[in-house]
Amino acid sequence: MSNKSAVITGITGQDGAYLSKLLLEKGYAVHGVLARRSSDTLWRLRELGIDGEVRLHDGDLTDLSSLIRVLQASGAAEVYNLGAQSFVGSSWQQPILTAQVDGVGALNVLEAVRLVNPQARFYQASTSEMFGLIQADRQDERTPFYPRSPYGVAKVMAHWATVNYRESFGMHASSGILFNHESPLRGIEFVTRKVSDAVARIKLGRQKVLKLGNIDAKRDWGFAGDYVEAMWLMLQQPAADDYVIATGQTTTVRQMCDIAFAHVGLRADDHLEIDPKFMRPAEVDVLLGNPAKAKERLGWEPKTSLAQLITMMVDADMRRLAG
Ligand code: NAP
Ligand code: G4F
Repeated sequence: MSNKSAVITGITGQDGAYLSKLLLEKGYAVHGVLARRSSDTLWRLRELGIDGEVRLHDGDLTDLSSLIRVLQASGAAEVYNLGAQSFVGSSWQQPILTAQVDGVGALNVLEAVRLVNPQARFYQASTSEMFGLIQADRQDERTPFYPRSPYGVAKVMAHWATVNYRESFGMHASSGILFNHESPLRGIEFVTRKVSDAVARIKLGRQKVLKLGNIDAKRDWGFAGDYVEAMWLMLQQPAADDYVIATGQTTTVRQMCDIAFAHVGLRADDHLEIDPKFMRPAEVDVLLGNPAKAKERLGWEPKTSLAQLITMMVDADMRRLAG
């Protein structure tokens, strides 16, 4: 068991909740930056039964002084920067906010670490969205970036800031380039959870149609619970580095829908409708990661198949709606 202390920005998000659980199980004192909202954002921590075990500090990624205060109060040896405006679709409507939170916000956390405790280890939540218009069939750590959304552009800045602080100041700053990862705690705006929720509603007779955008898009989808283990492993290495975390399989949105509907004995074709409202100004058509470096150096491999993931999500939404 560890007696370390960790700070997580984005603790109320999907990954923040799973990472908190993992670190608590390892004996860490877990501190989180809580960006004040008017609505309930603690539901994920409650679902995992850990809302009373984490220590929450008011703060915001756009407010450097609040980040400095959290790092001082926590004495953190590890800092995980998971906070972000993470919905790609919204980033065209809020490009400046997205840049401030996802790009400059990461820089604020790096500065806070440098000022308070430059020995602390830092994790940046980078993303396969940085590959955008893909420059290689299977994307790895050496594949050039070509972001296709304001979100991707902001994340490229944060990624390079992480590399730069490692090289400039010798900080233990790692960037995890994670491909899409999902769970029953996924936000309802993302396509897998939109589908699992709709399938449950249709099965229970509360909805008839599911409206989607580009169902030919392909994603490399894994389970968030597996992916937070990779984040922790990166910070346990003697030297900081960048790692692609992915399953190495890619699937269309349409095929993912087929799995979800078939799980409750329905056919996706009977319920799907295409709505141009959900198309994006520029699309990332296909993502397919190569996680060979993570396997070799971290000993990390995904444990959950796409079918297990999607059926887990549909079952969770059936339970929520029935309850
Ligand atoms: P998420 O569920 O959307 O969580 C985002 C978190 O960031 C929430 O806790 C949110 O707080 C917080 N946040 C938003 N604006 C903030 C601000 N101004 N200051 C402080 N906190 C703020 O995202 P996720 O799926 O867990 O993803 C975690 C990170 O990994 C994100 O950086 C995301 O971009 C990145 N990523 C995700 C994936 C994926 O497939 N899930 C893949 C690659 C990279 P509220 O709860 O109050 O809104
Ligand atoms: O679930 P999505 O919204 O995820 P997207 O855009 O790939 O972004 C997620 O993964 C990134 C990693 O690559 C993260 F960095 C990011 O924070 C986020 O977690 O959309 C997946 C695909 C897209 O091609 C989208 O156009 O599904 C397509 N899609 C089709 N119909 C839809 C819909 N997406 C959403 N959200 N809603 C639809 O109705």
